[in-house]
Amino acid sequence: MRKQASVETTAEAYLELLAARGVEYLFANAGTDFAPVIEAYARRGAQGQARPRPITVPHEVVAVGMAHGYAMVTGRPQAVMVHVIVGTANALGGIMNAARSNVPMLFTAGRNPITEAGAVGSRDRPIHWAQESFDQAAMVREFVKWDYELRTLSDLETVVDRALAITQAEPQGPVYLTLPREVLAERREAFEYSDPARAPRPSAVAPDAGAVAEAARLLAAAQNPLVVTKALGRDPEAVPALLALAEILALPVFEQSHTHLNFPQDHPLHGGFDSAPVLGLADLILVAESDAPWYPHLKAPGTETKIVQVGVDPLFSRYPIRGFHADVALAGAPRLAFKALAEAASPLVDRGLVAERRQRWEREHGRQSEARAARARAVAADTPIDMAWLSRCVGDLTDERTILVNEYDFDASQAVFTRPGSYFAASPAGGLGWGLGAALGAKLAAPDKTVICCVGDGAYIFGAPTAAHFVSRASDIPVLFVIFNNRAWNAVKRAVQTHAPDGWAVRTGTMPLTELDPAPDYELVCRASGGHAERVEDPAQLPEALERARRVVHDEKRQALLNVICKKP
Ligand SMILES: Cc1ncc(C[n+]2csc(CCOP(=O)(O)OP(=O)(O)O)c2C)c(N)n1
Repeated sequence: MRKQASVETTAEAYLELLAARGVEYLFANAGTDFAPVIEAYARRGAQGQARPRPITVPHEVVAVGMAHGYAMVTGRPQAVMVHVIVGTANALGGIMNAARSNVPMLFTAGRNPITEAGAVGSRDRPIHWAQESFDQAAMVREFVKWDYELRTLSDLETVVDRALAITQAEPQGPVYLTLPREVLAERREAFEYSDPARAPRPSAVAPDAGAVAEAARLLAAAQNPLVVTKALGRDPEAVPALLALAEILALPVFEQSHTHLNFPQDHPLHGGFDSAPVLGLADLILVAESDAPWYPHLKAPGTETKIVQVGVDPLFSRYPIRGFHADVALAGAPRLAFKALAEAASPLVDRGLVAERRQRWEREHGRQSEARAARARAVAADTPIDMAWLSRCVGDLTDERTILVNEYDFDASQAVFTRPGSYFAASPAGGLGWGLGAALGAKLAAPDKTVICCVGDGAYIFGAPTAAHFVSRASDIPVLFVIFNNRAWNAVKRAVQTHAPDGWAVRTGTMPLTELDPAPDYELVCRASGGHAERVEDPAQLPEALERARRVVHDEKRQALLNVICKKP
């Protein structure tokens, strides 16, 4: 159907189109390039016309994190707009995270006015000369699937629809669109477009039947198969599909450095979070959406071990190097691959072998659960607080209405996540500063859920906390933040210990460039934006402090923060 909208400028037509395409939010960090967009918002607001809800986000790392968080919960891309080259630069780490996590996002930036004079929107500020670069998109091109510059209104529908279609096509990832001020400011009276969109939206891809049959034969013949997965749960439907396959074959599933909930943690076939101890025993490994299923420098499966890889892009084509072998690689939607594998493998299984295997892994599952509980109990009274005890207490706070966003220190093995979409961890790209924004975006996407954001003190600082707490209050997005405060960058310390176990740093007990002491009173940062915040030092007080904070978030709809003082490494 063709639709007509009354507009004054291209910027207004752009907002009309984004709203029509289901983009609910524009996470924005504005500059002089935004003038026509702000004008368009004001007009549409005054006249009650559709537009994505504008959210002012005073740091780009939070803006991109919010779009990331929203999309990881809903699967739907939102729009981000930042200020020309400098805003793009500030957002870049977040774009890398989104790219490596296959998150769809319409990432946009204003573009310095092209003309020095003579057009509506021409240069009129001192920064309009220095803020132009030869190729603005060059900065992000390696980490986006597509980039383009809007040239005129007559292209608007094609450009926006193409951007939205490409970002959502698998493998998903952000796209980048630059919006010159003259183009946005062009005077218009009407804008006509198709509703719904008619851009091609490629369907999910199922792997080739021959390859499926070969993988099923290998799986059924294996004595000691196992599954390693990291990000399968990006597609919530892939989780029950893997579960069905695991049941048929009694496959233990290891979540290795997992970024999503991939398999219910309470299922007897959940194998734990580290496959390294059993890697050498496996005669088949099914690698499901895992970029680095093991670390060959430390430990690798035997050379005879069969490898089956399943993923939307089992080559991880955008990674310069990735040498993990595969005897069969099933490319396409993993949910379809597992369904097909289950059908093909079912008639081939040796029931006696499967029953014996299941018993063995069930026992191992029980042993691991008990060991983790014992570990938490053993450190429950330690002061400063042990991160295992903190993780346990946070885990105990979760229920079926919780989404947990983890940037680093929360230990998921101390909790029991069972539903797809209930747990998200930082991107394998590791651009710190993701967590606070991602949690805010997740809460926007799921207002009825309690969103708990666990961050290290380092990750908290990287997340532009003043901006994040501002957004939480200004846009009514209550999140419970928990800082795992060890007053250090322990990840960096650990790297030194692994790199030079007998070296100078370890022997002398000095590690320059890794300390975050003296630590700020982080609780004051949250209070400055009207949040409830406490510093917690007593491990016995932790459960109550968490419950108080949860109630503030849930009942008062206000953000809360616990600054939990943990053992210093
Ligand atoms: C943008 C960015 N800068 C630096 C790093 C390197 N880095 C990885 S982990 C880490 C420390 C994180 O500190 P914290 O959140 O306190 O967790 P901890 O390591 O103490 O457990 C750093 C600095 C990074 N990943 N991203």
